[in-house]
Amino acid sequence: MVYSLHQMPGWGSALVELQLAWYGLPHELIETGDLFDSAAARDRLSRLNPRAQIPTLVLPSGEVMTESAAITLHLADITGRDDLVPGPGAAERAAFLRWLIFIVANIYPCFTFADDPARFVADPDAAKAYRARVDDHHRTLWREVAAIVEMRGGPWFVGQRFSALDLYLAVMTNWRPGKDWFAAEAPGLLAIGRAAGNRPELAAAMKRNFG
Ligand SMILES: N[C@@H](CCC(=O)N[C@@H](CS)C(=O)NCC(=O)O)C(=O)O
Repeated sequence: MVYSLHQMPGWGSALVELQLAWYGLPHELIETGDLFDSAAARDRLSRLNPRAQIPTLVLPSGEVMTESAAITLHLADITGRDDLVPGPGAAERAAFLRWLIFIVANIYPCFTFADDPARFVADPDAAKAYRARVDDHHRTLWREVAAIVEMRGGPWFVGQRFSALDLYLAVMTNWRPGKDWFAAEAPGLLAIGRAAGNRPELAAAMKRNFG
């Protein structure tokens, strides 16, 4: 009954690794290799996930799951727990679902489109300009999230209670636009990410991913 997480330390697989650790689910970690630099790594992973992205999680049943938000909801279902995903009757449920999907549908794709701009724009100069616009959009999205989180009053993303959205901040505040940007423009998000990452249940997985 072991989950196999295809992963790279510090990449999006950390979103799932933190949850597996939180729930105490037995899992093995399989390092994919750099999916941008290694055609062999992409080729290997694409046999499980044609997108060749991580997180890719093989469930104990053998079913392959991708998409961090889907995995987040599934792990809550399977454990029967509501400590990371507010249950259907919870006051925070609607906000949780809204912002979970907002992050994966709006913010996460900024990485897809900017990590390797040449995939989308062939001309190198045009690719540079395109990358700058995606990065601008990316910062705008985080500002929108920061304003909403501030309005909700804290201390966590959805308000009084902890949730998987705090784990998303623990991971994603380590990524672009970078810690300095978050400190200057979205200090509330950085503070939540830090507090979430400091939870003792997550210490080992955080250290493995972010040092
Ligand atoms: N929608 C996916 C996005 C996953 C994703 O973009 N993962 C990145 C790593 S952080 C990746 O594998 N990138 C390699 C690529 O896109 O080729 C999710 O939420 O799990």
